[in-house]
Amino acid sequence: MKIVNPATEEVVADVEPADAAEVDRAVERARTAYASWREVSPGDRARLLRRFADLVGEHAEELARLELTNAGHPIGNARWEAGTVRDVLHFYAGAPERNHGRQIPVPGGLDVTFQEPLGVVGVIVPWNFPMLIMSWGVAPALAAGNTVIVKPAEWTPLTALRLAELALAAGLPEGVLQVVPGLGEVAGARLVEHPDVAKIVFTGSTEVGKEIAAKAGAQVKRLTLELGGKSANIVFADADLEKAAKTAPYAVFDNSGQDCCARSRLLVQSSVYDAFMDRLAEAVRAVKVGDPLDEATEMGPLISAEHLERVRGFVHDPYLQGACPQGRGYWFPPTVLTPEPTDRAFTEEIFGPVVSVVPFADEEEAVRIANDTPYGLSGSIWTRDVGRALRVARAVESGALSVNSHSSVRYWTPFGGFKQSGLGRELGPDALTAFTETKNVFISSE
Ligand code: TXE
Repeated sequence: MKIVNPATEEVVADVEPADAAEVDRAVERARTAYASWREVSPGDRARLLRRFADLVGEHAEELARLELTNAGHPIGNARWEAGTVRDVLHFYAGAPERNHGRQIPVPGGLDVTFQEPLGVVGVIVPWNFPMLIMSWGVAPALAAGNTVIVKPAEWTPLTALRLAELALAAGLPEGVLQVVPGLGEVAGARLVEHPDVAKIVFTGSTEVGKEIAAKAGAQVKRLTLELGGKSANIVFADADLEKAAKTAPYAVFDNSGQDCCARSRLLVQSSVYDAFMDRLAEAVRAVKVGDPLDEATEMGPLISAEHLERVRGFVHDPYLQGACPQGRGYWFPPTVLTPEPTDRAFTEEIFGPVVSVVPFADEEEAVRIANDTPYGLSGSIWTRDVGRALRVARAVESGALSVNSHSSVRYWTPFGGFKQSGLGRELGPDALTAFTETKNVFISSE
């Protein structure tokens, strides 16, 4: 697989894709490693994970530059991502020693509930946040005592391969964390179908997610799905318009819009629509798109030529476009559309730097539009009225909402989607439960 820098179109690596037989061998190694990994004492497992986290921290700049080269992320973002991978590993390193289980009073004996590891876990990762999303699966899965096989996206395997080397260097036993780069339909599909893989964590398109769910269902395989989104950013007339407009571009153009949490539907109360659009235009024109190595860059290129074409296909008659480099690289400018609510730009996930603005009359209409989608991942509510913020937050069918903020993911708290945006939750305490099986044992005292 030729690995390309999306900002320059240069080939930066050539990675041998794993075929089904290589995946089978990885599963065999992971099964062998599991037998001893699950017996490693909680304190030792915690220490190994901390050492892994520390090594990631020591190599953060290298990892950030690798991600920049492979995925086109601006250096500031890539540094934040590498630091967060380290923090996620540290966060879950605290878990093995707090895997307490429960003792529930019952008559006639002692009843104990254990949280046991599942076995071999397959983590299928997309190209938009390669190392970050990998860490969301790997850290809690390892902490809970599972062994893990990661299948990175075909375009972006470089940081995954480096993280696996760092895990070995940190002392994680051979076979505990493996990476099999390869094609989704070959290596990914084999992981899903393999009877010795106990769980699949998949982040990617809703279409592939449904296919994986059907295959996993046939084996009653455990599954966490993190799929697409078309999240709403709802701005009420009483909001801090200055702040809402200034931050709205980052809610959708961050990572060039290649973010499942992108607030790509911007709903603005009609009474402040014009005032808001003036401020939004100013903020969009100010977004700095360009060389990811430039510290001032806020938005990089799209991931590939194919994806650029796909994004382009959604954009007709834009209300406003910012500037972006011309020439080599997969560049697309920050774009504002004002479509009809039935337009496909307003209903389908574009996964590019394109925001669609639609006015609404009142709270009821805002909630109706926000919920008129098969997705339900994220979203924002801008208002100074606390009661309204709470009412709307409870009414919007979405897994992660923020009030007067565009923050979506905080690794301390659960993250995941309603409806066709996913199944199950990652991060926070929920991820640990998702990587364990509950076992209840009763010991008779009679
Ligand atoms: O995703 P795929 P693509 C959305 C976004 C984007 C669209 C397509 O709208 O434009 O999906 O992106 C592996 N069995 N998101 O085509 O194909 C694949 O190799 C097992 C949202 O890149 O779903 C890769 O590792 N695995 C999203 C991963 O699945 C398979 C992030 C995702 O690829 C497979 C990415 C198969 N049959 C895209 N087919 C988000 N939720 O953040 C593919 N894969």
